[in-house]
Amino acid sequence: MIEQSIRELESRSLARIAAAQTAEELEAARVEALGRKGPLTQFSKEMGKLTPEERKQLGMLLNGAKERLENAHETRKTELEDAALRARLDGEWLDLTIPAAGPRRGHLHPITRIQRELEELFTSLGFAVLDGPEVETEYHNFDALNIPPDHPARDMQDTFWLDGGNLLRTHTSPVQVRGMERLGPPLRMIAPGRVFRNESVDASHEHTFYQLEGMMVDRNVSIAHLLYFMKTLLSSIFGREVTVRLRPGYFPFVEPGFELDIQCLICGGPGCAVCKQSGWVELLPCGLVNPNVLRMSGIDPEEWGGFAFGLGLTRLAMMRYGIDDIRQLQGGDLRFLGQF
Ligand code: FA5
Repeated sequence: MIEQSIRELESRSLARIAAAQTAEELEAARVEALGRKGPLTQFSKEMGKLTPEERKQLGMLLNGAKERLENAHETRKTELEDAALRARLDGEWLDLTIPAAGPRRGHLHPITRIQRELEELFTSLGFAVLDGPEVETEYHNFDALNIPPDHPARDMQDTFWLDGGNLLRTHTSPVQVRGMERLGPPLRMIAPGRVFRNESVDASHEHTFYQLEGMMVDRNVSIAHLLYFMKTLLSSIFGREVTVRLRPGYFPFVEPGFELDIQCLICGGPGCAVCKQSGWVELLPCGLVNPNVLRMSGIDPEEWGGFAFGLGLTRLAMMRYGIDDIRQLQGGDLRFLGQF
């Protein structure tokens, strides 16, 4: 009877030891089978009641079972320790042959990219690319462009005035004046650059944005020339037909003046925050150069004429890339910029 119980106990305990998956489970199985309160110890305690012959037999049986259980425990313990070590080594494995990631490559800002495309286009058409100062004189930003002293654009609300009477240029048009002064006629120039206005920011207005000025002064320049260059510019940037409308626009430095609007490419026409629900985006004011402006820069309007335009480069980037909020372009968020 006892012999049978010991054998059953042994095989149950062996099975539990073999099934242990963690050091804790294994220890629990060991304590249950071999611990001081375990059944094997209980059997040993009862040996006193037996005859010497029976005691010898039971002793051998118990010792044999104990030894096998201890061996099984030792074997399983080694197995679990090996498995833990392997798991750790696998987890910490490092493939030294994988090529290093290297520095992350940057790329040009979407506005810079469009600016460079336009510089290439216009240089191929014989235009010089000129640069002008961002801190301008009142004369170049306003007076020489025939903008009268009481014009609202000079107002504190639009212009960032600096100590000493200079200002942050509100448009790229002063570079027209510098171009005429420095190079004289005939003249073909563009001037891309940053401009500043003291105005409240929304989805389509920034206080700091980019324009690209263009000017051509020559003999017999007409509106047909102006329209040709505007069309060439737009089809080069968009690579397809875009719907435009031309309406009269007032700028003191051109006569006649036009506003060339483009159908909003964010919403496609029905209206959105970018086009202020109108379906159209102001992009390209332009016109024939006012004779006063030529005269002030020392060019005889009887002999020479010209056209000028002031492209909203930041808005053009928005239309080209489908950017629905102008603030993204200056935000510096790499998750946004990384898309271009
Ligand atoms: C001018 O700045 C004139 N100097 C343009 C010009 C040049 C007319 C030569 C005729 C001859 P205007 O203020 O409309 O015009 O600005 C020109 C373009 O800049 C606008 O069509 C628009 O695309 C863009 N723009 C104006 N204000 C902002 C602003 N706050 N944020 C972003 N883009 C603007």
